[in-house]
Amino acid sequence: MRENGKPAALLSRRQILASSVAIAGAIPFLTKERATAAPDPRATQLRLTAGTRTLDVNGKPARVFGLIGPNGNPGITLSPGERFHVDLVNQASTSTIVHWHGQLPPWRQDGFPWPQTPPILAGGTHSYDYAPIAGTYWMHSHQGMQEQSLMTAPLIVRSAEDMRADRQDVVLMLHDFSFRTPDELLVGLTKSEGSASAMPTGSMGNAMNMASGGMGAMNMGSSMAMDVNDIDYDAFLANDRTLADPEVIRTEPGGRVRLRLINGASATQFWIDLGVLSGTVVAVDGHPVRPVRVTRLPLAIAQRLDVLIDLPQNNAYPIFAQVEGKRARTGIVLAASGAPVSRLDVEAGENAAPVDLSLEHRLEAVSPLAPRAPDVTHRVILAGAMAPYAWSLNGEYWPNVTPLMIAPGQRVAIEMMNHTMMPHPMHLHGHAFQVAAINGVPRAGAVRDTVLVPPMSSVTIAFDADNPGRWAFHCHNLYHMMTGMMTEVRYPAII
Ligand SMILES: [Cu+2]
Repeated sequence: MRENGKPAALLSRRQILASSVAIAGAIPFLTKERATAAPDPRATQLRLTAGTRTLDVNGKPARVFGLIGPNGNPGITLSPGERFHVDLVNQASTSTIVHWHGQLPPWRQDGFPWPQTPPILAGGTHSYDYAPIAGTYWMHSHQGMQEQSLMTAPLIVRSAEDMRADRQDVVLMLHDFSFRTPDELLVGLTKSEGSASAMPTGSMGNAMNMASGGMGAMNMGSSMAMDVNDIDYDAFLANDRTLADPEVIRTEPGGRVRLRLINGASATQFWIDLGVLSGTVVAVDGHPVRPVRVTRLPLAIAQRLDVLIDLPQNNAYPIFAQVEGKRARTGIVLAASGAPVSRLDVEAGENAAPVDLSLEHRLEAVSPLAPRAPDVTHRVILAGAMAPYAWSLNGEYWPNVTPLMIAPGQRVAIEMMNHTMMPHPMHLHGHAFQVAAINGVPRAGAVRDTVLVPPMSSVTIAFDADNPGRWAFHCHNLYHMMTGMMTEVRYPAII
């Protein structure tokens, strides 16, 4: 089991200082952190390189993409007040475009391949410069299926409050991994229409009774089964490592951690299991929520959770992420200096339930929208099936869609009704929305950028139309999006 073998971007300044292990890559990171005492608004442009790298997965080499930041480590961490002033250099030998998931830049900097903002050609560079919002974010390619090949990385924007709290920052980013190419995985889903082999892996064996799903379904009999896990993956990664060889993060004396969880998987949802620890959720998708105490919490595709954890003793504590509907899990270990770390079972004792809205129901935004009736309400039907494998919004398949029109200054509501047996993690670009109703019951829930709409359920989101442009609105299951489950939220007079 390697320790501190992880790039320094995933370590805090204090971890590096506390570590007796010399990490060459940590030096520039340390310098940058020291500069945060007096943020320089003229800070130089950061360099982010889209390229390729080789991971070790289950003892076999895996060639994947990567987004490597200025210090040679995945992603970018910004200090309070620092602008997102980035040169994205494409060394991936193919076109790419990178989306800053959850951030609210002007639409031309959103990293979506609109005709007006085409992908960056191989060898090219594109510059970005906007004021970021603080919190736990991430970045991923929005070109083809590069996201499945790990063209993904953390994007952490620290707040002044984070710095004052002086907690050890620990990032835990999750992925699903296959040795097959994304194209092969997609063909495997779409080729055998109507045959049993088009069913999701585990769909039959892991069929979930709706009654065990937690969330109330709409007039559903308990005999109906829902589907989870379209794809049979070879591994699940936490910070690019499997649970057989997990990252061990040495905690500082006092053991006060801010765990930043990011589900960067393409088609997998997880239950985060803090084991013997308990924690306090303080933010979702980067946005503060009123504190909620937790030990086990659902994390839908593309969502993030910030959890404060105080380690009770100077021991080693695994943080697990178990795949919904399966025993498979991944994770990391938080370990006090000198605490022995034992080998972990790579599978949990039993299959996890489907990820649900049990946590969502408990969330309240610290900064909710001002109370106001919607000026416009769009209703969106989520439809589709495993066989033939195709997914739609209001019966339309991307790119042949009718934009949902909104106008500056409007309070907008989008009511999503899921008419399928799959859960759909729905993501809106360019806006933070508030969860305004679940199954028709109004609520003032979390402000966030991605919300799960469980099978045969409805979720309504509300937001203020304050960022004119063209914005993608889609299911963040990559294979649902690729087979049509995406539309556009559009302001008038955008050219
Ligand atoms: Cu979906």
